[in-house]
Amino acid sequence: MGGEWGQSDICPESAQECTYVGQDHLDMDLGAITKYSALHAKPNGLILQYGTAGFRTKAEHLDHVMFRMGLLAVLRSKQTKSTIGVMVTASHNPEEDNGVKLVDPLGEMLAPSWEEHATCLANAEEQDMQRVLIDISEKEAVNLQQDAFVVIGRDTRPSSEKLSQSVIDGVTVLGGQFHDYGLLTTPQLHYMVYCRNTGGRYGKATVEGYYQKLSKAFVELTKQASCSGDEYRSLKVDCANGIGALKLREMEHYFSQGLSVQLFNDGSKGKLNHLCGADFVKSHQKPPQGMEIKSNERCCSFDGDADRIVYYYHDADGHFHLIDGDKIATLISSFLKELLVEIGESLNIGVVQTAYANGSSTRYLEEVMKVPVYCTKTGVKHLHHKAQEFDIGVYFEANGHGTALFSTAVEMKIKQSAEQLEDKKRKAAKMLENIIDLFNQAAGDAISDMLVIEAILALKGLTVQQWDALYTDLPNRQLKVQVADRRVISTTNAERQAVTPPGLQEAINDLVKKYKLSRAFVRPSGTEDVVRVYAEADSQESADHLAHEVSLAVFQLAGGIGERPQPGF
Ligand code: 16G
Ligand code: MG
Repeated sequence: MGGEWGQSDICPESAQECTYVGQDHLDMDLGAITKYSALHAKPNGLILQYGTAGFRTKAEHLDHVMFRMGLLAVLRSKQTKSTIGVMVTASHNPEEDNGVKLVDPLGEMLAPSWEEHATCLANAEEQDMQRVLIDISEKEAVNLQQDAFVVIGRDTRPSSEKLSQSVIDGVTVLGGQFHDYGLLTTPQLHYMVYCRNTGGRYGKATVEGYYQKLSKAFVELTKQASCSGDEYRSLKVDCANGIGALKLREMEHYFSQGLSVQLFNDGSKGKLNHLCGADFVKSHQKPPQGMEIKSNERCCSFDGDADRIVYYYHDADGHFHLIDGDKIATLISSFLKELLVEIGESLNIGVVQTAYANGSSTRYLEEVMKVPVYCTKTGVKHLHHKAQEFDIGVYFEANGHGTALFSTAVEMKIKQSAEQLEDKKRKAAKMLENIIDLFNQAAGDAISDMLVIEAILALKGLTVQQWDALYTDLPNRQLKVQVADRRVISTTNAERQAVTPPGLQEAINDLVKKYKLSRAFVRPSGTEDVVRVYAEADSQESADHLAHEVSLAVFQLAGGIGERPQPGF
């Protein structure tokens, strides 16, 4: 598996799993669909799966997928009677790759049953495509007479423009209306979809509307910060040579009163995501290339589609310090909790993490901040869904993908408080009102998160070192193991325990007992053909040993292939 088709090639059975039995349908122009589909023909034998973040593989294999996702977006739009989004991007993948994902009415990830339809439609051979399309409509009781509207965005990859044109072909051949936003960050497209389906209450569905909404909230907030001076007001941003650079440059002057940003890896020279960007910085635990960092300067990196962010700095001794999603969640939830105490509201606030969250962050949140913490499976949709259960839900993956969600009731309450309460409380309520506006509640958003973080640091007068010092991360190690079929590993308890193969969890338990403050888990990757291993312990040496020993257990018990995992990194 894996191999030449790349990362989405993870479910070869999926084509056979589709059980559509269709009849002809009068409300689709089948002749036109066949004609246009032939212009976006599927390469023979290519099987892809709609994975955690949509379809992703080499750009040259994606033309038919784009056309078909245009078709599917129209059906989903007709079914939900709402605007649906289509984003053309492969996020942090290399420049040669591309991908596509659909955005549901409230700016959320596509519903799971439609992910299955997406997989079936993408994998249908040319002659079966119409039948699959009709059967999806029937299964989902789509009223084909209903109008459809689709909005489209794309990142800066060389292949993206042509591929987004293929999406448009799919939309139009099924009679859908569309608006092509052109270049957008992924979270901007989520925002547009959310705005359009809430009658403009969330904001104006234009890039200008996005800039204005966020910047207004940010400038209001930073006006109240007592600490000023360059240290607080300047930030270096590594834009991964991607769309984040373009959008931040456009937006900069809207918020420059509160923050001055210096952009690096802005796409003028380097290659997208190459030796830079949030994914590179997080996984290599080192600064990106192309950025000069003086000691104690605050820096951050976006990923290729600007939906992830991590911070970092060099201390006076030249040591690199990474501030990941866990510490971002801690800063944000602590601040929100303090505001609620000041306002005198006891709202139900929760933090959502995954098994990758550093044990120190969970302990700090639970024991020091007294904030309840929940763990879900990896993948934004799981965290987002869980966070919706709270009055205020803050979710972040350690890799820097996250945001905060506020229930409608909370938003109303805070608005009222900002008008009615007496002075000090009113100020806190006003601050919270602006923070709510500053978050992109449709999706994790590097630009929005960056402004939230910058506002909090300025308001609290915190330096990047003080923020970092909230707690000390436990040393940890992540490894990959190659196995013949990673589906032999199944997990439970939010991926923290292996259910199969038999004996694996017992082996992990025994290994973990050998080390202090230790924890380890394994899970099949959703984006690569590997098993991922995570271990943490009281020292780097112990974390490394534990990770290696767990890798060996996986190799032995889960059908490892190739060379046995070797110690040393
Ligand atoms: C995808 C997910 C990300 C997750 C990663 C895990 C979205 C938008 N993205 O990139 O949240 O952390 O997959 O990858 O959901 P893995 O399964 O290969 O470890
Ligand atoms: Mg991304």
